[in-house]
Amino acid sequence: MLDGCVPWPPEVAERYRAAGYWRGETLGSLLRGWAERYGDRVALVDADGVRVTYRELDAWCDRLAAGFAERGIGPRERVLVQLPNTPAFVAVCFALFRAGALPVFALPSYRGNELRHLAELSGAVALVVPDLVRGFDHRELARDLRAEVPRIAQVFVAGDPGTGGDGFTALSDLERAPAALPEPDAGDVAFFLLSGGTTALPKMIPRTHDDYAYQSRITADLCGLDADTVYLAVLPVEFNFPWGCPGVIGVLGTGGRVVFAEEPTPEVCFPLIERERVTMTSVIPTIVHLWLDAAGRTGSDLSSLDVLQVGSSKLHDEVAARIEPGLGVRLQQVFGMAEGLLTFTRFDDPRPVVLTTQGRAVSPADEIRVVGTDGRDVPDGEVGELLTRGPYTLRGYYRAPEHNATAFTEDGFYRSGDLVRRTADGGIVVAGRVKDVVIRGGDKVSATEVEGHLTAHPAVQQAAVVAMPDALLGEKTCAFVVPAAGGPAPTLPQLRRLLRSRGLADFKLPDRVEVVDGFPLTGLNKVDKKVLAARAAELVQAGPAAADAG
Ligand code: OOB
Repeated sequence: MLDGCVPWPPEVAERYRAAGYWRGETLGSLLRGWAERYGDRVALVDADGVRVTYRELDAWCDRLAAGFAERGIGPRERVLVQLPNTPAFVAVCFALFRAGALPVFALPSYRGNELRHLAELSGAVALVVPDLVRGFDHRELARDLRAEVPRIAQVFVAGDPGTGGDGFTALSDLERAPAALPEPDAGDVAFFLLSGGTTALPKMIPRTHDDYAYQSRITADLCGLDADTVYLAVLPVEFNFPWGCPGVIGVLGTGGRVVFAEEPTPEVCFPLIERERVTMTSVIPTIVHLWLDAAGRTGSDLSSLDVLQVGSSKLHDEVAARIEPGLGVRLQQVFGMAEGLLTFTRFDDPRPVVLTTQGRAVSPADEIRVVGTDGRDVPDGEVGELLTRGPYTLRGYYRAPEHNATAFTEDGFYRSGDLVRRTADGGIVVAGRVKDVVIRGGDKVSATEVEGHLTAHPAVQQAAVVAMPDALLGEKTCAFVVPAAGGPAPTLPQLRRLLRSRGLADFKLPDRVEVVDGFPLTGLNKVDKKVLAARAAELVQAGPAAADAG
């Protein structure tokens, strides 16, 4: 395996191969097989309706791979890829797979700070960017990055490379006649995902051909994908969820069709769903709210939409219950992480399981432990930290020996930092993050728990609970709430009354409520609690809230 990565122990790898999980196939060669099987069927559709067949995609990747190889971008070289949701993203990634080079997925929202960090950490030699996205010129960003990190010698632009004398190359000029290239080892790294940590700059997660092919295959199976599946990529495809859970790769493996949305809004997505007869998509809870609100008022025909996967942050029970009636879909809850482990609810699960749990592991070889602060397993039903290892869960972040020493147990379990409880049927229910607690005097208040109760109030659409500094208690609880569309904003006394009536201990009731229009999000679409906590601290400085705690 690539230097700087932590391989699975040889006997474990052997077990995964013997069980047929790892089949020794590279992602680049898999695409070859899909093109042979599905030939002239449409594989990719961009937002404007431009179609790319399987055969065309295969040939496109070959021409780009030959171009990359001719430019010296060969085996194990890292390449930063920052592209919006377009067919070019898929073509560039599979071309790099075939050239043996390793894409490092950079989110479209990343700017100088994050890109510099990734460029330095990865040692990338090249960068692939779009030209303009919603008025933002990624070529300028590329120019600055190259000045700061000279190792990035080449910049490729999807679109117009500009005439500024930068020597940037248009992807269309990179294409060369297909050439025979050495096949990478399927056990080696194929690409890097980024960690979703909200507190620090992202870490790089090596994903191998074997492990990712397995993950996308079993999740495609579990979702019953076939050649009639039309998948709408709504979330940025650099994100594990839409890329391979089963996402783009899972859909391509079954002969289905991927439609790209460049924005998650109903205004962009609903017409695409109608136009392309989309059958499935994956979103985060904040998008669910937008879609539920819009479903009634827009005239779009969403009747083709069959499956809505929701994951990436906690879907509270009350919201879950509105999805199937509100959108006319089957809900699938997905808990996952770029690091690996995925748990899904199943379509034949009893309703309460679909509505109130985050599902069961997708692989029989996923190992899950739920441990207390002493590191011992807690009984089912009790909350503890989720530890996991398995055939598609990393054994170490890239070039991070110090962090790895604490992020993994000695026997290779990844410490997720998620608090969960296990259900009787082996599923999990997310209860919060190890660090997402307000320490109010001596009491610990789980932000997720309080948020769940707050969203039960009809006037509350979304809630995010953070700590605010307090002279007496150290921390107090501040609840930011987004009011339900068109309704009056809830007041602190109302919310406290509701929580009391739901049997919550007094110490868990919010000390302050701030009504906002929406939440700041991190690049990876989690509510950015760092920003909210800073805002709460400023509010405390500025003086007491209007309403008193009742
Ligand atoms: C997904 O991946 P990441 O790497 O951006 O974030 C992982 C973290 C998890 O450790 C957990 O804290 C949180 O996101 N999370 C959820 C959740 N799904 C993820 N928290 C509560 N409920 C859920 N359903 O977010 C991700 C990757 C693949 C598939 C789906 C999500």
